[in-house]
Amino acid sequence: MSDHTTKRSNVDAVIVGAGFAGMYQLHTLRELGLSTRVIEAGSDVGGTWYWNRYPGARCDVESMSYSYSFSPELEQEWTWEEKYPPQPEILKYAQHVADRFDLRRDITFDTRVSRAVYDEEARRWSVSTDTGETISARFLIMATGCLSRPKAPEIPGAERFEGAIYHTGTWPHEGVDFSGMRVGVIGTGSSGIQSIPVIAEQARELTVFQRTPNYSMPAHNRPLEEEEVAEMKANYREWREKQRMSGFGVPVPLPTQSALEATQEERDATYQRGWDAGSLTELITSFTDTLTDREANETAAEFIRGRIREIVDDPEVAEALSPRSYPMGTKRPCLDTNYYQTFNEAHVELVNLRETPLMEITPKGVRTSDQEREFDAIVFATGFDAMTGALLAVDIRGEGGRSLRDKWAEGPRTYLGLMIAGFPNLFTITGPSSPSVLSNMMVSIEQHVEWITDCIAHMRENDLRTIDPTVEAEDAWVSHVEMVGDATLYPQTDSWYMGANVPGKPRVFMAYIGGVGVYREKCDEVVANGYEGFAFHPSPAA
Ligand code: NA7
Repeated sequence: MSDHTTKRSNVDAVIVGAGFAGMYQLHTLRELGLSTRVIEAGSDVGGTWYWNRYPGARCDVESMSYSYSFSPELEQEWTWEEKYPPQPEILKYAQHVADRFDLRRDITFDTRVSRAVYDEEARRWSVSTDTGETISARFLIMATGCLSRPKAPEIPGAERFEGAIYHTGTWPHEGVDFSGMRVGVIGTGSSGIQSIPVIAEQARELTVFQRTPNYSMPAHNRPLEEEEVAEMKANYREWREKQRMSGFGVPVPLPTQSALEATQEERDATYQRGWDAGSLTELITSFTDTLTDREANETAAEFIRGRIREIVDDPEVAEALSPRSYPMGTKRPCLDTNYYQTFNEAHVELVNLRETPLMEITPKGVRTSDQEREFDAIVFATGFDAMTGALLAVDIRGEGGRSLRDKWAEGPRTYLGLMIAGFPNLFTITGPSSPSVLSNMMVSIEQHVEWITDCIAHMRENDLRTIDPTVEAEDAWVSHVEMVGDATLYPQTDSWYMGANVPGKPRVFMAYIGGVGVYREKCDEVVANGYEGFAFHPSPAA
């Protein structure tokens, strides 16, 4: 594929990553007439959906909402097959978009950006890759994704294991056949919860190592009916507008009642509706105080625990699978297909790591504090260094040679999650302190890409050379994000939203929970006020 790629070493913009963010950013910058190169570590487009090929991988936002809205023609010609799209279908969609808009000719695949240094004199970024290339660019746009740097469990011994080890986030392209094998899965986040039932269908014995149980509910996935697809296609514009102005990028009716004011029957009926609809957003936003009041939240948590007790035959296993240590929704909740049912199978064992912690991987298997279990294969479903991991994996140096790692030593600091003071002309698509992972990523990606593209067009029209936020605007935004977060239950939980899953990572709530619509209005207002909070530098006189 790289045969088609332009190899220019001096361009207007470098985009890092060819997932949905990088692809759309390339398309818009091309339309603006900018010379642009995309550098992508994978061998094809798709980002998250290129890497996460584990069995059962599926998006838990409905397919017709989890898709680009920028091209009505694309929207009409593509037809989703399932309510919740499986990874292969999303990847096919990404590949279709790449073909349709002829994107690959500007993408360099199998290449990682390792370093990016801002040259203050030239006011350009010097971008180095692991293939030894250096590209000079006026704009650097990080489209590196929020969950793209896989994290292994922090236990020794993986290199000694005689069987195969897989990470859900870097799954082999040829797939894995677990038939007849003894398999151990470590981790019960979304990746574990989606893959465990599918692996259980193949494996001779499956052992699930759970540190923290998650709140999960059935996706009730199904093929889409022709009529519902036609109806959505007829009303797509209106739906997209609702997505853009919603709380999570998924339009749901807004709650008006406190859970604590409702009767038990009213609450149960409401939660049952969300459960039956297979809608995470509906469950999280059932009542006005679900995400802000522990007691209110507990009513939703207990509803889910009740369903777990109904599904799981062994009361002890049901209890071990029941989350109690944190509020529902403050760790990313999951949608599943037969997750809890899987623990009724005789060949599936749940190991509660809170009682018997993981000690090491041995040549034969996994040793917990009480025993060693032997496996033919081990699956790490242990998540990612979320939100900042992929950005900090690149050695980024801004003004004065200051490194981003240094600037973010106490946690990420950005203005609007879009730009960083001291790092001119560097944009972060769905960066920390924007709604990002607390939203339908497609909606947030499109909003950021369009904001960035408009900003670059504005700079060109006004002969402006660089832009970056003022420290004051950045400080004020960071404080605002923290204040809005503190009004919710999120900061009370050890989650990857808080950086708590990576030892030594600063504990900061890294997403903006004010709502996708509110955030969009804020970004638009900043522009309407002459890019309030940003400082521009004019182009030097010719
Ligand atoms: P998650 O949600 O971060 O889940 C990772 C799981 O792995 C979680 O259950 C962790 O337990 C567990 N884990 C991580 N490290 C360890 C160690 N050292 N020992 C034992 N268990 C461990 O990642 P996913 O890939 O499932 O999902 C990421 C997102 O992708 C998801 O939320 C969706 O947005 C899509 P813990 O909870 O930390 O105790």
